[in-house]
Amino acid sequence: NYPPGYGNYHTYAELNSVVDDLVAAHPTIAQRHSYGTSHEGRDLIAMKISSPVGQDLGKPEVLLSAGMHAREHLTVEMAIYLMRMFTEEYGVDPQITDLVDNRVIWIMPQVNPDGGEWDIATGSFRSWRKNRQPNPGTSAVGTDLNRNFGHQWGGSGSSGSPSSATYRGSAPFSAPEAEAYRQFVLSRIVDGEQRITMNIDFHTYSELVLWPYGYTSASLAPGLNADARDTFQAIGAEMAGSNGYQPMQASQLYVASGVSIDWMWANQGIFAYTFEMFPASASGGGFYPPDSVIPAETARNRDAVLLLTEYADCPWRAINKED
Ligand code: 0X9
Ligand code: ZN
Repeated sequence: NYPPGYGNYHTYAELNSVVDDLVAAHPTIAQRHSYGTSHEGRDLIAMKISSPVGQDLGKPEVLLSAGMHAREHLTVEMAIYLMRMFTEEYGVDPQITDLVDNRVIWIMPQVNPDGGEWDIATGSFRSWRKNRQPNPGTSAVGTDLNRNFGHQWGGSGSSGSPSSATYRGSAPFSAPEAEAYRQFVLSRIVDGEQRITMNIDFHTYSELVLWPYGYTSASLAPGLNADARDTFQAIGAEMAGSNGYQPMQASQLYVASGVSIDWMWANQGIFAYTFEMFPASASGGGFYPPDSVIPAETARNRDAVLLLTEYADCPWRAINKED
């Protein structure tokens, strides 16, 4: 469980209760979906939010994911903020009402529940990052889910050593949590078209808005032409303007291969961003800021998420091009 000063963070069990309570309170606009099972057998949760939630009306879809890295607990709180915002403010806030009527919002609040629970299990933080999958032939545990995705898997900025914090796994999508993420995204291809157009994968920390590619420092690369780059940049800068983060191509931070957003863009054409949340630097608490920051640092991304969700019908609008 969480140490003193962190009691308002949610354990996996508490997260389950939040999801179930929200769905029970808002059954016409929210559903709980399971998109798979973690290595240790935990349910991989996705909340679907739309009005009416039960029908497939062909609306543009957004995926908001969090908790891919175990120790980045603030991102799970970000997902909880968003699940509450989109359900509790429906019929109250006009913009939210309009978005829930005209979009499908998928929220994955904890992509790596085994790692998250392992990080807090002793009552003091373990600084754990990876999942909890064993690696044959070694006692070193875990794969970095954000090096396990299939676009340019195995390249620079990922490790082939199971003991490394950035271990890429034995093969693309060898981690059940990354494979389930992929299968969920593929399941949103309807009539040959990927319904999800936008994604934010929340991480901590450094206060950054990042976009593909991460695997190469080139700003133009196969699958990423000037219009796409300009669109990523325009929406990224707009979101950064709303939360005060710094916007940049992911590889400007550092080159890393097998990251989720590269696969989302290259393989599925989804405008996928990584947000690195609070704090800006280690002096603000690094991966473990106290729970007192949760309200301000989650609300800080409200407008960026609304902006992204607005763009979901046509992201190219950001550069005045329609498709
Ligand atoms: O290294 C990561 O996976 C992300 N940072 S974190 O501190 N949350 O682990 C950043 C991924 C962004 N992509 C690249 N920098 N290429
Ligand atoms: Zn991370």
